[in-house]
Amino acid sequence: MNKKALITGITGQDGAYLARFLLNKGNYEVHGVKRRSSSFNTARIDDLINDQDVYENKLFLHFGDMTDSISLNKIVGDVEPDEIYNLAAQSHVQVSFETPEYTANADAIGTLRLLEAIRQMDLVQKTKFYQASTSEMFGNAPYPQSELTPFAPNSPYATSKLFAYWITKNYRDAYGIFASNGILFNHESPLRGETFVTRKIVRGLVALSRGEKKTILLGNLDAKRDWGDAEEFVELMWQILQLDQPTDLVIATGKSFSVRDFINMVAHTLKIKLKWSGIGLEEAAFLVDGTQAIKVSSAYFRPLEVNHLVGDSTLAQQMLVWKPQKTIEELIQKMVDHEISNSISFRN
Ligand code: NAP
Ligand code: F7E
Repeated sequence: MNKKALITGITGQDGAYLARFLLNKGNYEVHGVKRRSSSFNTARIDDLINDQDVYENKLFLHFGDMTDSISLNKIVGDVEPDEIYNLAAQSHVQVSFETPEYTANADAIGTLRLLEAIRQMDLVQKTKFYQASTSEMFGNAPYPQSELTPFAPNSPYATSKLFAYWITKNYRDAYGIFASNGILFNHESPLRGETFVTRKIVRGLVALSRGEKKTILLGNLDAKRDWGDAEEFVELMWQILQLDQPTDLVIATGKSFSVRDFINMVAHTLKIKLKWSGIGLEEAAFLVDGTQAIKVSSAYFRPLEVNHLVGDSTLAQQMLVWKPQKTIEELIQKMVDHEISNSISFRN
């Protein structure tokens, strides 16, 4: 029997991988919410849209917005999905300091709107709900962070996502909706947005390796993150909804690296020699020919930083019978290979 999945955020990194994963399973009709934009915003799923066997056959797109209950109610009511994956969000932490109200509207209240749509459309017994929760909710809590670690959100993004986490749990407990939180630590890929630090570093260093003389401007090089593979993690989102009971699980690799480590690993992959000098705002890295590769810029520091995220995913590993697969070196190689074959020039 065919199942219907509704993905909000289908045009984003995770949405694009999840749509592919579900379509490849063969028994899913996939519906995605895309928002109106003045320019094309479907680049990550254009191959699916251009496939006549797929588009409007197994894959359907609906205009909607997380800030607009009318559109969400209509889509949920029309599709009557078996599973909703709520991946849509204003997902950039630094941007959330500049657009806090919008971030809360889309990320926090948007999640409430979707859960209410399930209730109002009488789908409480039918529709399972996955909420894209985040390690950012832990802020600077002691590490490694697990399901038992107290939350300490440090940005409007994290605070909004914490509301979404709790309202998901609340609708599960109050109304019996099969609603689960995947608390995912950072996960990256060639489809990562260009302004997130891993993709920015890969794009910048690949451009330098082909002779472009553009310095990469970065903020805090000491922040440490647990970087996993997006393609691997979206499969776990699906698995979370296939468990017997709804629950909340941390998904992470358990290994962390600093932004500076990540730069050095990408440089190593590209066989670029970097010479570091200075500290703090004066820290910089140069190529052997003297070109400045990295410059620290105060513009990329956040009003509050999350210093060290590294997850303990023991519970998920037991419940989902999973072990983290991709190493950071393999992830970097995949991102570098993609960037080399894609010759778009770098901008900060
Ligand atoms: P992403 O690449 O930034 O994608 C976000 C998606 O949400 C895009 O499709 C975007 O549409 C859509 N969107 C944004 N605002 C919207 C609105 N008001 N109405 C409808 N759609 C809207 O994010 P991602 O990396 O795939 O992450 C997926 C989800 O997981 C997000 O909720 C994120 O917060 C969360 N998360 C991510 C990570 C990570 O490391 N990637 C870790 C933990 C949790 P456009 O394409 O039109 O911009
Ligand atoms: O920053 C530092 C920055 O923006 C990582 C989102 O998917 O993962 C992501 O949030 C670190 C931070 O990711 C630059 O200060 C230095 O410490 O790549 P990022 P993030 O903030 O960890 C979580 C789990 C999510 O849920 C979010 O949706 O890198 N950093 N220099 C920089 N970061 C950026 N973006 N740009 C810089 O120039």
